[in-house]
Amino acid sequence: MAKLKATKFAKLKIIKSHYTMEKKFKRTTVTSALPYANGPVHIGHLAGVYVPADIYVRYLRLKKEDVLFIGGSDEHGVPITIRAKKEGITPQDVVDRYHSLIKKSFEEFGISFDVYSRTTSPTHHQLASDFFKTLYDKGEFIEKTSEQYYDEEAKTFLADRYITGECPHCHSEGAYGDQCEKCGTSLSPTDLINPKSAISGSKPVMKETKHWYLPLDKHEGWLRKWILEDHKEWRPNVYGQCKSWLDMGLQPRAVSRDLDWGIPVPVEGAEGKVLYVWFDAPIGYISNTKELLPDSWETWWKDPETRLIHFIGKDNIVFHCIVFPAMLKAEGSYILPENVP
Ligand code: B3M
Ligand code: ZN
Repeated sequence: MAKLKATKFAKLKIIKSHYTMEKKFKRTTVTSALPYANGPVHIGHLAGVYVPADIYVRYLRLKKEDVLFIGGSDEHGVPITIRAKKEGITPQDVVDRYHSLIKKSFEEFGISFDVYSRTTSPTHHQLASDFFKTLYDKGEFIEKTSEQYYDEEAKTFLADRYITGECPHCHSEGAYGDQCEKCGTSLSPTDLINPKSAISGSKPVMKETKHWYLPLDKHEGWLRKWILEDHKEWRPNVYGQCKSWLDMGLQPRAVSRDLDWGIPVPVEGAEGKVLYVWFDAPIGYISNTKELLPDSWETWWKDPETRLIHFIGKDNIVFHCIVFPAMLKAEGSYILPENVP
């Protein structure tokens, strides 16, 4: 009897230690999603991302653990250029205004970032550009030419948001090339009836353009194992979204855009092309760390004894759990996140 009890107890202990078995880490890098410098932060962002991250960081600091809390503004992307056009100012004016506003809000709310920088910083432009170049030189991208809408009057390719027309479903005017705001259907620009350029009002034409793609399909094997087998402890909605993405099969993703606001694609023959905002933004976490710790930033991003945690909003799951890890893995010298709460 005593023996039976003892073995039962031992078994229980093994089970318990299996579930609580935490890898030992020397330090923790905590990132929180970089808000777009395109409007103020609101209470939903604070409650969903920044307050939980701040609580976690303060808890680790109380335990006297080594921790860095990284924040910053996401200052590229099409919506910023649209706002600038509407207001008759430059994209830089837009992000200058909202970056200071957001930074001040965080200070007033007592979010205890160790650094709050921005993706227009020279450090970030350099690091993101080098990151792209490394992947490019390693042959981690594929190049593809496709046809996209072009405005001959304004002499520019048109982002999906810059094309408007009649919705093929509800037939309301003024639907965008990515979505009809009236009926909520998501669209692609070629679905629109009578498409018009939002810049000049002229009828856009199809023109060939070359872009670089990250072949996520090539990364599917290790991503499946890493998430679905090794990270069953991730939050059910995070795990579930990853699983459904993986089960649908991953596709190559374009990491460049035809746009004049952003980080220029650092290869020959890429004039007028910039890095896609979702390619450069997560690298912003790394750049902001580098800005804070120019000599020791790599310890916080490359040492396997560092625990990396991304606090994010629910719309950002695929980018932090699939796309960014694939970028980090392709680069080769970085650690991957332990958790994405
Ligand atoms: N700026 C999207 C958002 O604010 C985006 C997050 C970037 S995290 C690298 O929801
Ligand atoms: Zn519609």
